Amino acid sequence: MLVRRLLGLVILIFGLMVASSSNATSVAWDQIWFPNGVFLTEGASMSYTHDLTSGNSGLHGDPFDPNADCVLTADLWVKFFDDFSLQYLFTREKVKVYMDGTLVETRTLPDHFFEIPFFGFEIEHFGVNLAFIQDDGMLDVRLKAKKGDFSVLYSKLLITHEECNDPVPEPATLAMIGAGALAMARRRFTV
Ligand SMILES: [Ca+2]
Ligand SMILES: [Ca+2]
Repeated sequence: MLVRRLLGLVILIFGLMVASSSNATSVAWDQIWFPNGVFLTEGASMSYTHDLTSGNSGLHGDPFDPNADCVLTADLWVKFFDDFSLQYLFTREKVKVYMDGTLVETRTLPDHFFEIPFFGFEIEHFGVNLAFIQDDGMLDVRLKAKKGDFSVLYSKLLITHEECNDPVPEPATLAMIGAGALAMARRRFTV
């Protein structure tokens, strides 16, 4: 008797969890570290891929399934280190950012010549087109030193996502619509 009751409770809790999780917003993020920094001389570039699917063992949060989940927000942060090289003392150092093979932005990195410290770390934020994540749950990133030289220390991609809801009306809604239509039809015939 007690076992049956407990079993019923477990099923109820499980059912509630499934019901509540269907619309819950999840977070997934992937951080790639370059411990010694990747130094980019002018014109040089580097490429890497952020993987937000369950295939990535280093992933944090809830994996993103492009076939079942819809991405809501996507943000990329890249940490740069400018070296205060004399060669580019009066140069506005610039990085070109490509996502999924598309040039998204040319960003001017903060100038540390007129600031203290003379060399410094910068965390730059980039908005990410949701379509780049939705297609395969991955983001290909390419960073190119357009002007000057600097190092890249890490890259972090963070998204929020939820299960995609099919806009299929529930049977109860359909029954109501049907009843309404029937009532209207009846009224039309009685007038
Ligand atoms: Ca992609
Ligand atoms: Ca530099």
